Amino acid sequence: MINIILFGPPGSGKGTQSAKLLEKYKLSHLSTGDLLRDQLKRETKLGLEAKKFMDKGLLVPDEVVIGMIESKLDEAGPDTKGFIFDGFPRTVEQAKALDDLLTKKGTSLMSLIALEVTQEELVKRILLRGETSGRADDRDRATVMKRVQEYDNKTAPVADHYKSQGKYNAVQGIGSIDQIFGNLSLVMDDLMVANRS
Ligand code: B4P
Repeated sequence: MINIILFGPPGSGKGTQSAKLLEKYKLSHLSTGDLLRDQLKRETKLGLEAKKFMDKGLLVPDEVVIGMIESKLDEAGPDTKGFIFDGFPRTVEQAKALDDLLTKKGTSLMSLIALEVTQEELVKRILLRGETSGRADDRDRATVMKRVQEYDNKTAPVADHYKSQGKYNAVQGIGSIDQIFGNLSLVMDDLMVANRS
């Protein structure tokens, strides 16, 4: 299976680029942000619990997110070619859980691909999206800064976890969406070739 983590700080373009990668490489999408927002919209117990964290720019507790991913992986049919993990894992604990879940499925992670974007650009993009997205966590600068801080403290170490496994790749995340997608595709194509040989 082709299992890829699309990694990066909030607003780095993970959701934007995942949509294009899924179409090109025919992979399945697992976005914890989308899954949580869906629970929130349906006002489920999980959604209402998650909202308390998301609205403040904080990460949702590991056990909630890991349980959600586990059930999504279990739902995957035998024809699944692989997954793009978008916004997951966001802590080293989540990364270890993902490694275990994939091992249980008889597969493993191929690579983590990081989108590199400056803090100034991230804040600009998220506040701009906040004008139309209706997302409480996109609206004010203090919440956006909290999300960036959570990323620096808790999520950035996930990159080291996969560097130590020799699975880390990075792509410049500033430029036009198509330019970035072109560079991501070059990395993906190299990974496919390495996987075949
Ligand atoms: P996410 O939904 O993952 O939100 P994100 O980090 O804002 O998204 P992304 O990086 O995908 O940005 P996008 O492509 O949309 O998480 C939201 C919250 O959910 C978290 O804060 C947390 O509370 C919770 N959560 C989610 N997963 C969790 C987990 N595993 N554990 C714990 N908690 C979790 O791009 C952003 C904007 O930039 C868009 O408006 C886009 O149009 C624009 N853009 C994209 N590419 C661009 C480019 N090249 N140039 C200019 N603009 C660009």
